[in-house]
Amino acid sequence: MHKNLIAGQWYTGSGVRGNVNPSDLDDTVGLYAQASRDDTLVAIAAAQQAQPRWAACTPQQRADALDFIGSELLARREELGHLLSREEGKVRSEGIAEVTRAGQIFKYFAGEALRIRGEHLASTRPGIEVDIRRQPVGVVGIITPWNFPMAIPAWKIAPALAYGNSVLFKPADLVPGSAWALGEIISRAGLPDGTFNLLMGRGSVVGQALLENPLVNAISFTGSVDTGRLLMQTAGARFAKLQLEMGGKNPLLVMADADLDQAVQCAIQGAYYSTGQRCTASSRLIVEKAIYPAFTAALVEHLNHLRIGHALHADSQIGPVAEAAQLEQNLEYVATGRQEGARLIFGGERLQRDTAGHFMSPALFVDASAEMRIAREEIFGPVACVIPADNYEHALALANDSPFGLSAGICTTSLKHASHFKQHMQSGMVMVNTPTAGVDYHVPFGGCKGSSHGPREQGSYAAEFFTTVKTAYTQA
Ligand code: UN1
Repeated sequence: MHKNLIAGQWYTGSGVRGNVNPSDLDDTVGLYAQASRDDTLVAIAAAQQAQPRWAACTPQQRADALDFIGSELLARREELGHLLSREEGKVRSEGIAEVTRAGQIFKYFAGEALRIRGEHLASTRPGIEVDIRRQPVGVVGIITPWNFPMAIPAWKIAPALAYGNSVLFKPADLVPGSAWALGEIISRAGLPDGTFNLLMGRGSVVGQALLENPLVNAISFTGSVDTGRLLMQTAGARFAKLQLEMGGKNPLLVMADADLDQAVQCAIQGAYYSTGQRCTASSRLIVEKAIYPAFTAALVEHLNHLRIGHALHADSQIGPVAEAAQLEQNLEYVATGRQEGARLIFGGERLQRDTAGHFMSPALFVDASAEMRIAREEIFGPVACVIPADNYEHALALANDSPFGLSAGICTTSLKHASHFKQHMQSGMVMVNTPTAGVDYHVPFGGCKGSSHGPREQGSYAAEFFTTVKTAYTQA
């Protein structure tokens, strides 16, 4: 059994959970401990004790620890990518790419640990100097989703540690295997005991204990809007610092002047790769009428050739849905789209393969309109809808008519429209002739409106969340 890491010790916890391969339900990946509320309280106390010791380590010591973690992830990318794909269901090449990204993130933040900047200003008063320095926030709770079981933990844990915080890591229940493998590597990186704690277990038990406990100074969370709201109501009410990454309903605008092949590639990649299970997925394809017939025909042609299958089979391009409940929800949305009057022109059905898994064909609706539920609500599956637009201005208005604002793309050869879009699209990330999903790891990630709350993740901007600023006045 794979145990939890608490205060530098491996704990059996109060229960066990097996994780099942969504490509082959007869394959149990492993058995993982479930932390209890008491385990969580022990971990919180340990993290609080360890944090000053970790913050007192030199930047070089912190950089070396993060570099060790990054190097091991990169060296083991094939093995860990295989494990990730086996438990989450994204295809093997995507699993390996994700572990690579996690390794690169640790290496990046190893460098950032050496570059913690401050400022020095003259005071408005004579004889006084002012300096502004960044300090750790303290004990940080990290709560992550199942869709990126390595990369999202990496881009929260690495900056937390780089800036001298201690960590309580609660991974998604569905994907403990990747989390445990990452935790095991971190356990050998030379951190003081209690600096990093792995707490696999239920959100209602472990997560809740983190939200409520006043010793947890900050929480970084990626997941659903509903859980984000719960965080605001519990941890927010006790003034914990919060960073929430939630849903998306990301538009991809396809203008009449777009390069058709490029637009189709962006749509296929953005809407369907990783089985559409990305908060950055393009689920609204807003297409100018002049190119609408050609674009939808070319999209269907591509969909016909996509290979959906076992995540670990070399020729699969799209794996299964991660879990039964998500598959049911996707199929319900397909039924909803039909009832609302959108036209399903491809897929949206359960698929049989050699192994029993949660397979479905990618679904494409056309003739959708902005007020339909399939055009407003995050589905989190391989389901996209095409919405016709009269022209660029109409397309932009449709794109901005959403409660979300994470990522947004435009396919166009018009510099004028591309520039206008970058300025006026209400989203945290804008993409020109490139998919809405699949971002770099060294630049800010996050959205506006209902997609995100709090400072951005990733890159040097991660310091906004994982540090707090102190202003010091000195009279000589
Ligand atoms: C990406 O598109 O490369 O949960 C990353 C998610 C996002 C990460 C997307 N936080 O899907």
